[in-house]
Amino acid sequence: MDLGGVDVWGQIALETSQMYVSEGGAAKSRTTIEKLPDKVLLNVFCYLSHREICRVARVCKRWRQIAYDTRLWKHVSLRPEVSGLHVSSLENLLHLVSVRFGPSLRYIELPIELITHTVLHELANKCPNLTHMLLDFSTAMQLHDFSEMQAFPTKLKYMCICLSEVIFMEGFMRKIYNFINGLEILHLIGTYEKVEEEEEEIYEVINVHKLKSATPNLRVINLYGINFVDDSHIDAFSSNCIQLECLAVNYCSKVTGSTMKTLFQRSRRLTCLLMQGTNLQSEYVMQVEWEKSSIQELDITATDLSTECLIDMLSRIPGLRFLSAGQLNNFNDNVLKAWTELGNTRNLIALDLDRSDNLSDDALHKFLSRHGHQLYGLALSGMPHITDQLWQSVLPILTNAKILVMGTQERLGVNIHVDQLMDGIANSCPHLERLELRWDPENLRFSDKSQKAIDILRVKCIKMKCLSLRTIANSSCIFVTSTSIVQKFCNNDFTRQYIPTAGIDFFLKNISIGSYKNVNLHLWDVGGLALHGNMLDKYVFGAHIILLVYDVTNSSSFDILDEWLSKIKSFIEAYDEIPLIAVVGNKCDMEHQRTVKRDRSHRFAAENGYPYHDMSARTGEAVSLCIAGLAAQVLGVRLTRTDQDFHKPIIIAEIGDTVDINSIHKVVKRFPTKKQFPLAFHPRFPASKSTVCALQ
Ligand SMILES: Nc1nc2c(ncn2[C@@H]2O[C@H](COP(=O)(O)OP(=O)(O)OP(=O)(O)O)[C@@H](O)[C@H]2O)c(=O)[nH]1
Ligand SMILES: [Mg+2]
Repeated sequence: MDLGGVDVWGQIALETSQMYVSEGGAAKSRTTIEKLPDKVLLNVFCYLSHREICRVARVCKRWRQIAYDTRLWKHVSLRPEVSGLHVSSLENLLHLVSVRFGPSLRYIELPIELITHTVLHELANKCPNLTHMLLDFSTAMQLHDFSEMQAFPTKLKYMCICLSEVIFMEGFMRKIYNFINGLEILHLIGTYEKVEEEEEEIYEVINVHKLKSATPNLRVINLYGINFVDDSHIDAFSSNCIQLECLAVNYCSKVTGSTMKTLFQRSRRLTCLLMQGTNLQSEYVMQVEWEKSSIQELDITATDLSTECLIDMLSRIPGLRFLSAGQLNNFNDNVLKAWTELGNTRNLIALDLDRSDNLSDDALHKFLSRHGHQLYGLALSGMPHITDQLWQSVLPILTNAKILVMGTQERLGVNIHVDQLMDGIANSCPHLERLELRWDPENLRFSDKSQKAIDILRVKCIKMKCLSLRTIANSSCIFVTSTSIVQKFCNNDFTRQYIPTAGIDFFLKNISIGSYKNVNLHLWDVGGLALHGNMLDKYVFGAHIILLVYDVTNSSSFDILDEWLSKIKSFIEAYDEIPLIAVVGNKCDMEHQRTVKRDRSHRFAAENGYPYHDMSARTGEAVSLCIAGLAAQVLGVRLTRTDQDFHKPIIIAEIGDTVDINSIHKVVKRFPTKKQFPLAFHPRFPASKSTVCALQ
């Protein structure tokens, strides 16, 4: 892969060195990329990622020298799975810190294996200007020993800690409390998305109360997706924290809002409150003295607030500027009307109502006729009844719009006339910077003049930076190397019989992911024999997702993954769209016979920058949730909580396995209700021969 990069750059150098420019018949002068001054090359390199910079460093000595200029190494991510650099050993990192990063370094991201006391000492000593740091413990199996840690960067203003669900942080935190009292911005990231690994037991892996006492100057607190964070933590953060301006607790499902009243009484400077996906209770929200608050930004998406509460709150907030109120069943016409009549909507500049589809187009039209001119951002996506008609009628009012998001993935009975819409946008919104159309491609109608419509948009909206025609086909192709997993996912079937797959088998499964109600997943079950056949490239072609499955009880199945991967990589390198690859350890029901150690497989996945999942085709553990999660990632959406519940397995154990009656209740409780799901999607209880029992 690396060599490929060098080839391209080498070629550019070669081509440019052979280029001659002639000026009015005068002597030909030779212009080569070599002749560019160092300063210019440095500026060019600024636009490259560190991975690319490392590649171009191999082109020639001079490029290497420029690539290693410390000015290019101010912001460094060492997390390969989020497109950062992979550092193979601690020694290499220590060398990098002292030689390349030095005083230039402002921001660093460290993955668990690189968070050691020696690295932190080195950063403290060699990088005096380090003000921003991210420590990723999310994949931790165990922590390094920090008992000898004496130094830690002292100038940190920003710290982000990605928590693991099972690693207790207190030993480490106790060592750093004295160094972090200058922190102004704190992000604690939980494991919300990793629900497939969710334990019934919730551990309080970090002591939020102590952390709060150590950081008195926080302005921004973001607690994201942390399963143990509750109202008492919000209370703790708000006490003696007069600087607090922004509090985000998105996806902290234990938060009910019971301490919100005190929060607002204490934190008069609070301007931004983000509570998406929490368990907010209307009664608590209504107790807040909203009229005295300085709140400007509010996110209450995907909460269960009542209509009464929404009216009460919106009519009392004096200066709301940004409102994100998506997926709210109770956000209806009455709320919009009351807000306009009783509240202050004069300051509103951005409104996101994605999937709040109990609003009628009539009410929206009235609201926008009144306030459309003041809006910089408007998202009315995920509402099947809001079509180009409403947009056409309000576009002439949206004269200040910079961001517009429209359309839904649901197949509509009517068609959307894209050309006219583009025309309307081009003529009405000269300041537009981002336009997103999310309609299903089947519903989009283009005329012969569609090319012209795009041109008009380009000419009239000269500030446009992003045009997203998210015409994602509602289907994904998944390449899987295990029949049992495919059978389990598609037919909820498992057999102990082993029949090797000759070549490839095809399966189809229709699932629902968030607002995508009919996602067709095409699963290609590729047999192990294909690895040495000459058809593999044909099988890989077109896959959106590749699951590389090995057997946790069989080391040779793991050892051969390298070979799978290098072949697959050699094919996909040339693709425009690189598939999402995940490493899967199957047969995790046979933990007692595991021969491939967890840290080995996790390291393999991390080094290649791929996610890792343990699964069991026999019990169904993580099968459905993992595949649905990857499909959601491809579609660029999140699995909703209902989706996650739906994909959690009901694990079937044959008679003879231990049955825990409490676990049965837990599983039954987790069942999606009929209201949430149409009957067709309802998972059936297993046949009477088996017993339902939660083995997870
Ligand atoms: N206990 C247990 N056995 C499993 C599991 N998954 C598969 N097996 C068994 O392992 C054997 C092989 O399973 P397959 O899924 O057919 O293997 P495969 O990877 O498709 O094999 P090829 O088609 O040759 O590539 C069968 O006997 C299955 O019953 C699992 O999760 N747990
Ligand atoms: Mg097979």
